[in-house]
Amino acid sequence: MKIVDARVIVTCPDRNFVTLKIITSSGVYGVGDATLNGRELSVAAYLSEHVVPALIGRDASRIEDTWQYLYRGAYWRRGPVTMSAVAAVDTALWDIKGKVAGLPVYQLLGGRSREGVTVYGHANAASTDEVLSEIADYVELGYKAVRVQTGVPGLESTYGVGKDRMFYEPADAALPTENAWSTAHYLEHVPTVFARVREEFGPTLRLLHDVHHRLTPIEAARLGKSLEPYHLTWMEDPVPAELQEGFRLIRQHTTTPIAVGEVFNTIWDCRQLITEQLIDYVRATVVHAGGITHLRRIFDLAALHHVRSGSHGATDLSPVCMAAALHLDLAIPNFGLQEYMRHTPATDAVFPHGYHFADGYLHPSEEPGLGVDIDEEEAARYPYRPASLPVNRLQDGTMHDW
Ligand code: GCO
Ligand code: MG
Repeated sequence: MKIVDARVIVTCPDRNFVTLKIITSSGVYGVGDATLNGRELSVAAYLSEHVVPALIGRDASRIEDTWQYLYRGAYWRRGPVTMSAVAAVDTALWDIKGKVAGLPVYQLLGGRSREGVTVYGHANAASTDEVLSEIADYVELGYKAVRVQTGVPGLESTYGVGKDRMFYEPADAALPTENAWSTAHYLEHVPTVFARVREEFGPTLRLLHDVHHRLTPIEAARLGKSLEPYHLTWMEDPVPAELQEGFRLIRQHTTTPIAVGEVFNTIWDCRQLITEQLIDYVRATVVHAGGITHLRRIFDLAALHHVRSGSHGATDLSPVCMAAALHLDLAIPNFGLQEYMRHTPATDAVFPHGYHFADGYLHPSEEPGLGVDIDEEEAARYPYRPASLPVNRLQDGTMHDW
C-alpha cells in the first residue's frame, strides 16, 4: 500500500487550521493536524515544499521508519514548524493503519486503560463574580475539572479572558494586539479568586490555573505557596521553560503541582523536567510534539518518573488532533487530564468526528482509525485569514512573555 497523493488543506472555519490528507494506492486515506497558531502557513509550506514530495511512493504502513526519515533525515530538525509537519504525517499514517486493521487507533496502542478521558474546561471572566457563574455552568454540564482565569484589577487586558462567555480565542487580530501586565497586581489577586471558588464549590472540584510563562521562579514559588490552601490540580507554565533547572527553585518551595509543555516539540525539551521530577504533568500534544509516535515516547519516559499526561487541547488544535489525543489518552497508563476547549459549530462541520463528551469525560470514536475526517467542500468555504497571538508589555512598556 503506497502513498500516491498528499494534500495540505488550509481552512478558517472561525479560526485557521492546517490539515494533511494522505491518500494510498488502495484508496484508504488518513488525516493529520498540522496547525501552529499564528504561524499556519509556515507549516503548510514546510509540508508542501519539503515533505509531501518525499512521501509519494512510500509504504504507508511504515510509521516508525517514516518518522525517523523525517526527523533524523532532516539536518535542520526539531522546532515547532518541523515537528508539527512530522506530526501531521505520523497522525495520518496511524489513521490509515487503524482503517486498514479495522480497529480504532487506541486498540493498536494497547487497548483502553480507562473508561473515559477526564477533561477540563475553561472558565474565563473579567471578574471573580462572573467567573464563579461560569464555573457553575461547567459543573452543570458535568465537568469534573475547570481552569480558572480572571481579569486582574488595575489591568485593562489580561491573558485568558475571553470576549465571549464560554468561548475564548486568543489569536484575535491580523497583527498582534498588545496586553498590559503587572506581576505585583496579579500575585495579589489570584489567591483571592481561588479562595472564593473553594468557598463556593467545595473541596472536590478539580481546579487549574494557567500562569502562561509570566513569572520568575521565585515569584512562581510565592504563587504556588499562596495557592496551597486551595489544592489546585496544577499551576500551569509558571515560568518560561527554556531554563529547565529553574524549576528546581519552584519545587523547593511549594507543593502546588506543576504542569508544563504545551510549547514543547520533542522529548529533549522536557527530558530534564521529567527525569528530575521537577513537574507533575507534561502538556505536550500530538500536533506540536511529532505525532502519536513521539508523544507516546514522551509519556513513556514520564511514566518512569511519576509524571502524568496533561495534553494541551485549546481550540487552535483541530478536531483531528483532539481525536488522536483521545486515543492516546485512553491507552497510556499515566494519563492525567486532557484540556478541552470545545470548537465552534463551523469547525465541527468541517471536521466531522465521532468523539463525544458525556458527564465530564470525552470518549474517542469506535470507528476504525481516528474516527475524524475533513469535509473538503465545507473547508473550501472558509479561506485563510491572517490571525496573530497577542504580545505582552509591562506597564512601563517593557516587552514581557506572553
Ligand atoms: C492553554 C494555552 C492556550 C494558548 C494557545 C496558544 O493552556 O490552552 O495556554 O490558551 O495560549 O493555545 O496557541
Ligand atoms: Mg496554557
